Amino acid sequence: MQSITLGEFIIENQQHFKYSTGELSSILSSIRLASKIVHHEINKAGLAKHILGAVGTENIQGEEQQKLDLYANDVFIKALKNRGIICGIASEEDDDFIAFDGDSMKGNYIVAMDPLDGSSNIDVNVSVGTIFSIYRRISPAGTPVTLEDFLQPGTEQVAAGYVLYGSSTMLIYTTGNGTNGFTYDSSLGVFYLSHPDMKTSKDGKIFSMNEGNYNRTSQGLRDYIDYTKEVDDFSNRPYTARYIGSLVADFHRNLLKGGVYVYPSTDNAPKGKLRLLYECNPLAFVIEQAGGKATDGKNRIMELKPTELHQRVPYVIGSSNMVDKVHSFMNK
Ligand code: AHM
Ligand code: MG
Repeated sequence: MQSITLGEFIIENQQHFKYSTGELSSILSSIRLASKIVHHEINKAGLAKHILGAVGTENIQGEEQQKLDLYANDVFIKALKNRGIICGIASEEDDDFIAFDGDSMKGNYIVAMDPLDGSSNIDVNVSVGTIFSIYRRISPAGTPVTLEDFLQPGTEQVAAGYVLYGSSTMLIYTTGNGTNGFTYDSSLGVFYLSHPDMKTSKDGKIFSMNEGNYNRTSQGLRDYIDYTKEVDDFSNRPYTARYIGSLVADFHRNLLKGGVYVYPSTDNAPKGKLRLLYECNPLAFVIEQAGGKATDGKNRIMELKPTELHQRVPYVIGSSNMVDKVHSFMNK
């Protein structure tokens, strides 16, 4: 079988881009490069902490150890800035967006990202991920990027995806022409197309939620959770409960196997926990392109008009019939 690399795939698919200037390909190549660097650092995480010294201390070479989420943030920002195509970045790690100056101001694109989501899982050797979302700017090229460039609805995304640093590292992305997955061969330093044109099943059996929040959620959602546990052969219940607490890993499993992930609004967090710009919208684009759905419990996630950079939203994402079922309970 002939293996297609991510680099080849990006170039071959450039023809489908709305603006086939090569700029978007170049951004995707930067993300590919940064994810390889982060992959190698994550694989040393246990070593770094227990053998070479804890974070915040100096390692054996006298270098300061950096927290991995900040490290990933730096790596992605540098890789994206280098090509002069991005005029600004919004990151979960930075309070405000970063506006690039000089030649980068001429860039036509912005990126919103969570450089290392679920990073509290690193200490316990559990999968984490990078999530990214790419837009065309709406302000004129050559001027400083503005907040409005970042507050576009998810329907305006030109590409989005994630990198899962798991038992193997994978990069999954869409440019609105299907969802494709690539697996990293670390011995060769190459991502290969391993999951072409991914499709998630309409029905599934996996339910993913932090059920510790049961008593803090709405009665409708509690009824749904009870429903997932009932025994009914006809509707394949009880469902299987799976929750890693690492969004990318939970999402990826459900994408492949069929399931629904819910992070609802709770008494103490009425808007939920997850961030619209760099967690919810990109995964919504990926799941829609794979035949699934993503909502805030009522509305399509990608149609929400963001009002702030770090806006949180309740989140229901996965197999379309399962998302519909959650809605029927939440909105009755
Ligand atoms: P983070 O961006 O601070 O890492 O938080 C996001 C993470 C997601 O990866 C995960 O799905 C969720 O938080 C888990 O939250 P909880 O521990 O409340 O279940
Ligand atoms: Mg996050």
